[in-house]
Amino acid sequence: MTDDVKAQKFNTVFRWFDQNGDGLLTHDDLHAMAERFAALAREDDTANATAMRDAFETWWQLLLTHGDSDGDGRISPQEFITVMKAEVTDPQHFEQAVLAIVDALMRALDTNQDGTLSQEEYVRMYDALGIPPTHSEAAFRLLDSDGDGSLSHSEFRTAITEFYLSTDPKAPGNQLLGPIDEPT
Ligand SMILES: [Ca+2]
Ligand SMILES: [Ca+2]
Ligand SMILES: [Ca+2]
Repeated sequence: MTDDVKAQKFNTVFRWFDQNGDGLLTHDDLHAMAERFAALAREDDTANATAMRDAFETWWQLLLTHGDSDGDGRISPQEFITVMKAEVTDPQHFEQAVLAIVDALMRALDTNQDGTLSQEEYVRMYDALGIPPTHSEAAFRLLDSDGDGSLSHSEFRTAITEFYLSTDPKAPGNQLLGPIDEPT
């Protein structure tokens, strides 16, 4: 039942991305999500804000082009899970959409350029993105794999990759957005 773990995680992402909560993903939802991310960059940091917006647009185009099986311009939860498995987590697409967001976000937040996020920075970031601090505090402890109290760019990248690609129900990165949904 390895596939179920991915379906649960993608279901969690779906609910996170569905900004107007109508049970479908549209361009507006992804745009709203991109703006939440871009708002984390400093005002003068247009390079990283633009990189995040561009990567969300790439992600949306992948969803629409490969995932909108009934052609209604909206992505249902089932369409999302299918296209995430087949296309968005394909290595090249994953790099252009998901990891491009992660890299720009990390650059935007790491204002003292030491290559790491503290737990406080991490929790504040996810709070702004709609993930409750109780989830993020627990996730941070799991993701800080060397236990030095800060999350390096590579630890963060590893966590994101594990979240999207791992079929292991026990992978620490699974907890990135809080407890993963039970199968429905
Ligand atoms: Ca929606
Ligand atoms: Ca559709
Ligand atoms: Ca660390």
